[in-house]
Amino acid sequence: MRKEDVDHSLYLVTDSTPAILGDKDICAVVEAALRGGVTCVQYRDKTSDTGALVATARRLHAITQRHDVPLLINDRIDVALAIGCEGVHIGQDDLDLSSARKLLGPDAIIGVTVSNAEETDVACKGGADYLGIGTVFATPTKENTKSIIGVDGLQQILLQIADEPIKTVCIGGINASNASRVMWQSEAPGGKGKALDGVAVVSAIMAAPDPEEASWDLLRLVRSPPAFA
Ligand code: TZP
Ligand code: MG
Repeated sequence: MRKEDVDHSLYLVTDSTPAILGDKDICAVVEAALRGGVTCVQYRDKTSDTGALVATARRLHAITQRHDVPLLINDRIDVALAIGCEGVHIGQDDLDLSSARKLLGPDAIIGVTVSNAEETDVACKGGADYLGIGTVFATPTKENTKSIIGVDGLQQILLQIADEPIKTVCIGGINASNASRVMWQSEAPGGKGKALDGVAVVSAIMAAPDPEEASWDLLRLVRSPPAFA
C-alpha cells in the first residue's frame, strides 16, 4: 500500500496492560477490530522486552497484512526495521523525526504526537506523514500525559494547519459518545480549520467486550457526518 492511500478513519492503538487488555490475546483483539473495520493499527507496548516486542509485532503484522491495513510501531524504530512493517509513531520524547526518516526511508509512514503550535509546526516542516493530535480528553489510559488540549486546543491546531497537506487524527478519551462531535467539529456551522482524517482510540476498542462491534460502531460515527440540526 502506498502511504498516500492509507485510510486514517479509525486508527487503533493497542495496549497490553491488564487494566485494558485483561487476559485477552492482543492478536485476537486486533483481528476482531480489523473485522470491524479498523483502518490503521499502532502497536504500542511500553512494558515488554525487545524480544517479546519483536515477536508480537511480527504476529500482528501477519494479521494486518491479511487485512491490507498498515502496522505502525510506537516509539521503536528498531522494531519496525526488524519486522519490515509500514512505519512508526513517535512522540516528543522519542528519536527525532529526521533521524527516524533517515533510518526508515522515504516510503515509511511516520506519525508524530503533537499538542501545541510549535510541535505541530516542527512536525509539518520535518515531513511527518500524519499528526496524532492530543491529548483531547483526560484518559486513564495515559495518565502522565503532559497536556490535555480539549476540543478547543484541537480546533486551534486544525486551524493552524488548514493549508497543510498532512493527515490528522486526534487521540485521548475518544469513544462512541464523543467521536462524532470531535470528528466533525470543523465541518459544523461556524467550524473552521482542517477536517480530521480520523480518530485514534485505545480503550474504546481494546477494552470493549466486543472489539469487532465497537470498531463497527466507531467507524460508522467517523464516516457519517451528523445532520448539524
Ligand atoms: N496518547 C495520547 S492519549 C493516549 C495516547 C497513547 C491514550 C488514549 O487512550 P484512550 O483509551 O483512547 O483514551
Ligand atoms: Mg513515544
